[in-house]
Amino acid sequence: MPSKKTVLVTRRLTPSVEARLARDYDARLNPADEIYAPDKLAAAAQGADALLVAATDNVGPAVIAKLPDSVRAIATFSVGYNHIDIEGCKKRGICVTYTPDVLTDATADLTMLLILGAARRAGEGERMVRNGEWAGWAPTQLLGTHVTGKTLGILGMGRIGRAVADRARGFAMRIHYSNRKRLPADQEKGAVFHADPEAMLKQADILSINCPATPETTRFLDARRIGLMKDGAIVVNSARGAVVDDHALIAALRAGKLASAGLDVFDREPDLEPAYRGLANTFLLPHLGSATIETRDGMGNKCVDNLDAFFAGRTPPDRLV
Ligand code: 8YV
Repeated sequence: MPSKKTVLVTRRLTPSVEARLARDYDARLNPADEIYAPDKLAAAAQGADALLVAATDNVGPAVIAKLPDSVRAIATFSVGYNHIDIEGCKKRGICVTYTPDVLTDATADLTMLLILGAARRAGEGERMVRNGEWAGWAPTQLLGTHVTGKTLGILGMGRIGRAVADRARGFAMRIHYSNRKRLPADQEKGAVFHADPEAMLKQADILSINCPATPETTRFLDARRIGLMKDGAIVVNSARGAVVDDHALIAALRAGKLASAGLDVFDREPDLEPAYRGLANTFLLPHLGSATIETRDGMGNKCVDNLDAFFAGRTPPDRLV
C-alpha cells in the first residue's frame, strides 16, 4: 500500500468530508477553524503534498512563491478563484482545482432571497418584529417594490447567472443579460443579450451581479454606471464584493437613487464598509450563497474527488491549471 498523501486542510469542513479526508489522506485538519495568515499558510504547508483551501485564504503570489516543492496540487473549496495566484501555480506546475456546478442551485436560490429581501424590505420588517417595534398592520407600512413583471439585468451569465434567470422566469420577470459572449439559444431562453453592459444597466429594474471578480469587473458598478440606472432600481450581489464600488453604492442608496441593495458578499469580508449597516434599505447576509449542508458536502467531495484523481495520475475533473 503506498503511503497516504498529506493534505493541509485550511478550514473546518462538514463532518462527512472531514471523515473521508481522514480515511484516505494524512489530513491536517483545522478543528479550531482559525484562518491561516498568509505567512503561516506557507509554513503550515511544509511537507504537504496538497492544500485544500477556501476563498477566505490568501493564496496570492507571495504565498505561492513560498510554498514548499512538496505541494503539487491545490483544491479550492469554491467556484471563485480570485484568491489564488493561478499564473504562479501554472509556472510552478501546481495543479489547481475548483468546485463548479455543485453550488449553482444554492447560490441562485440565495440570489432570489436577496432580490426578494431587498425588494420587499424583509430586513426592515424582520428587525421591526424582532425588536418589538411592530405596532400592527397598516396599509402603507413598509411598502416595497413589486418584482413580478420587472426587468432583471444579470451581469455574468455563467452557471449561476443562468440558474438565477431560470428562477426569475418563475416570477414572470423579463431577463436581460450581459456576458463576455452571447449564449446559444437553448441557454438564452429568450433573454435579451447586451454586448455592452451599460446598455443593460439602463434597462434593469433589478441588477443581479453574478460575474467573477477579475481585473475587468473590479469596481464595475461605480458612480457613473449607477447613474445610468433607472431611479429606484435595486442592486443585488451574490458574486464578489470587489465588483462594486462601495462608496458609490452607499451614496446612491442614501440619496434614494437606488431603492435598495441585497448583498451577500463584500470587499474585505468580514470588514464590510460600516455605512452599509446603518442604512435601512440594505438587506445584508454573511456570504451564505453556498451554505446548505448538501452543497457544502458536495463542494468538499468535489475537492477530494479532484485530489484523488490527481494523485492517481488522472486529470482531475475540475482542473483549472
Ligand atoms: C463559498 C463562494 O462559500 O464558491 C465560492 O466562490 O464564494 C462561496 O460559495 C466560499 O467562497 C467557500 O470558499
